[in-house]
Amino acid sequence: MNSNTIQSERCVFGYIGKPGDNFPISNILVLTGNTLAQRNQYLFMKYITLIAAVVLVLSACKKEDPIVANSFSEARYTLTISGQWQSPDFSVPAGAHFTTFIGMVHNNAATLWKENELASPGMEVLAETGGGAPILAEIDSTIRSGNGLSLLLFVAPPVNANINTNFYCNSNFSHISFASMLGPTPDWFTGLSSVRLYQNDRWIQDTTIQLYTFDAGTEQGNIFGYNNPPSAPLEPIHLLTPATGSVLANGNPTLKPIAKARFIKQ
Ligand SMILES: [Ca+2]
Repeated sequence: MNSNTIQSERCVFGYIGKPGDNFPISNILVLTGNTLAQRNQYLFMKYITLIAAVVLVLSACKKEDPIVANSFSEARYTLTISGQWQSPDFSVPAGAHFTTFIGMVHNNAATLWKENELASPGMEVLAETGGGAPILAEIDSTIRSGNGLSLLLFVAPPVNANINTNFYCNSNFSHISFASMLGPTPDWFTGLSSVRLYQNDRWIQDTTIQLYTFDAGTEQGNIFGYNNPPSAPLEPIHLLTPATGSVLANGNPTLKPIAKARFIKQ
């Protein structure tokens, strides 16, 4: 058999052992005697030919496997944010609210915010006032650099209710980050940092992630209010604790998740 045929053709049985190929079956076909030795030789050669044919078929099939690997795919998700800012888990001041959720769909080279790292100028403004202009510019820059796919921007839920939104992502951009300030507080916010929805060549179908309260490390204070002195020097973003956020903890020994995010693939 022509070896080039094996490498390039599909797994077609008709090509295996076809008369005229350089294959032992052509030798079998010239056996015309009827002695026992000739019959045994004929059966032996037939058996060897069959084994060789099966090996060649399996070898030819195996060469096609890499064609279907590592394919690009897209996904649409419904995201439900559920506010859990309610008594007795938390103190709830007058005017308590989450600010507009701002974030992006991005790849593993981009970061919106990250625990134990300093807040960007845009994250500082968002965490202290809820203002979005600087962080929107940062997200725009990330998208233009090729590390972001799209902006995520959605209305916040009430402090103890839900909102739904939808977004698209793909296997090259499957990381989700967003943030929302807790108002009125110094620089406390909640959100997600680089949650990956595409892992091991598969999309996550349904997952719920608890959202904790973070201190952006840019402003001092343990009050429900906006006018606080800046942190000097700036601190890395860190989890708020019942000690550093006692006005929010309502006497509880731990700070529970103040919201949760559920992603469902459509
Ligand atoms: Ca702070």
